Amino acid sequence: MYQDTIAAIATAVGEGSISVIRLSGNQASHIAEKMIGKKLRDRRITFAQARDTNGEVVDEVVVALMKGPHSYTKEDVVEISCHGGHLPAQKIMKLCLSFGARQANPGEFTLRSFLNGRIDLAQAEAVLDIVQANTNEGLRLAVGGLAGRLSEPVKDIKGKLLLALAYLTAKIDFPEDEVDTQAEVDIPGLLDEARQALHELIENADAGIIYRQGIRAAIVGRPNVGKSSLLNRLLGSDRAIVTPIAGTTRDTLEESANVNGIPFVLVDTAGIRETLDPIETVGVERTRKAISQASLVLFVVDASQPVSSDDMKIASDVKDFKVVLIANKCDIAKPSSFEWLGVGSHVAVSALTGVGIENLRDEIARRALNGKLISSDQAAITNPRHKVSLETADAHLDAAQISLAKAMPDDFVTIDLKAALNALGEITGENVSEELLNEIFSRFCVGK
Ligand SMILES: Nc1nc2c(ncn2[C@@H]2O[C@H](COP(=O)(O)OP(=O)(O)O)[C@@H](O)[C@H]2O)c(=O)[nH]1
Ligand SMILES: [Mg+2]
Repeated sequence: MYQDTIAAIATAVGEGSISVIRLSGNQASHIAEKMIGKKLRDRRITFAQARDTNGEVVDEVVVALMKGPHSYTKEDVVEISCHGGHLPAQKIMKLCLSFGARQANPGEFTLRSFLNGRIDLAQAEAVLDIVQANTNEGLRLAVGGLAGRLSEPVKDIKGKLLLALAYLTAKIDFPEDEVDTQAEVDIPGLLDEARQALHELIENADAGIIYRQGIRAAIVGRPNVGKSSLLNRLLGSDRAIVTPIAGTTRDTLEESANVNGIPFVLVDTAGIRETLDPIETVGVERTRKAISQASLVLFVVDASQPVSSDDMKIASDVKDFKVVLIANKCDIAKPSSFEWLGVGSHVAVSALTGVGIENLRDEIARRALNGKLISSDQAAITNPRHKVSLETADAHLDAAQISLAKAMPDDFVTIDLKAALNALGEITGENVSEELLNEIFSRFCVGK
C-alpha cells in the first residue's frame, strides 16, 4: 500500500451539472472530513458544505466514502461531488492538496487498483479501452476485457503450463522412482491444449485490434461516379459537396464513421483521371497518397456508364490493395459484370436512394476484418501488445514440443515453459517493467 493519498478531478473539464473529485489513500476520509467538518461513514452519502481553511463555504457537496479494500483502488476512496463548472472543482481540488493530498498522475487510480491486486494489467488496459471506445462493439469488447474475458483464458493456459512445469521440475529434482506414478501428468496433452487455446486467441486478435484501433478506407474512382455521395451516405450526413460537375472534389476529405461497430476513417478523394487542370492534378496526387495510406480501398464505378479507360487505369493502380468494388447508381441502371477489372465482384448500390448500402456496410466490415467477425461471447485480443505476448508464448511452446518429441532432457522443455509463462505474465502483468507500466498508464486521463 502507498503512504500518500492522491486526488484528482475525475470529471471532464468545462461546464456541466456536477464535477467529481476523487481521493484515494489512507488519508482520504480524514482530508474530506476536514473540508466538510463532518464524520464520514463507509458506503454512506454525506451532504455537507465544503469550507476552505478560513471557514468560508466553497460549495455544497455530496461525499461518498468507500473504505478499502472494497473500493476501486482497494484503498480508502472518497468521491466528492460538487456543482459543475471550472471553479468549484478546482477550489475543492486545491483544498484536498492543502489538507495533505498529492495530485494524482494520469491513470494512477487504476494503476493502484492493479498494483493492489484488484485487477490485472489486461483489465486495467480494458478500463482505458472503455473510456476511449467509440462504437458499441468496441465498448462491448472492452467491458468484456474488464470482466476478465481475456484474463480468464490466459490464466487457464498458465495453469496448464504450471502443472507441466511443476511435474517436470519434480522429475528433475527427484530420482525417477520417487515421483508418484498416480500423479502422472500428460505433458504433451497439456501443451497441445495450451497451444490450441493460444491459437484461438491469436486468430481473433487482428479483428479485435481493428475493432479497437479502427481502419482507414479510401474512396476512389473516376470523377462523378458518386464517391462523395457515397461518403455522405455512409456517414448519414451531407459532409462532402456533391455536384454533377466532374472534378468537384479536389482535395481529400477525412471523416470518422461507424461501420458495423468498426471505427472507420473514410477518406473521400478527388476523382482519378488524366487532367491538365493544375489544382485537379494535385488532388489526383493526394488521392494516390490516400490509397497508399489506406488499409482498404472502396473503388467506385458508375453502373450507368460503360467502363472507361480511367476505370481500368484505377483498377490496375489498386489491384494490390484490399479492394471493395462498388457499382453505384444502380437506381438508373442494372450493373453489368465488372469481374474483368480484376478486383473481385462488385456490390451494387445507389448512393442516391440508399439501396444496397446495408449490404455494402456488411461487405466493408467483412473485408476489414478479413472475414473474422467476433461473436459477442468470444474473447478477443484488442491490443497489439497482447498479441505479441501470445505469439511469443506460442513460439516457446512450439520449441518445448520439439524438445519433447526429440526426447531431449527435461531441462530443455522447462526452459521454454518458463519463457512461455513469462510472456503470458506480460499480459496479466505479473512480470512487466516499470517502463511498460508508465507507458500504459500515461495514456489514461488524470482522475481515472
Ligand atoms: N442516379 C444517381 N445519381 C447519383 C448517385 N450517386 C451520385 N449521383 C450523382 O452523380 C453526380 C456526382 O456525384 P458525386 O458524389 O459528386 O461524385 P464524385 O465526383 O465521385 O464525388 C451528382 O450529380 C450525384 O447526385 C446514385 O446512386 N444514383
Ligand atoms: Mg467528389
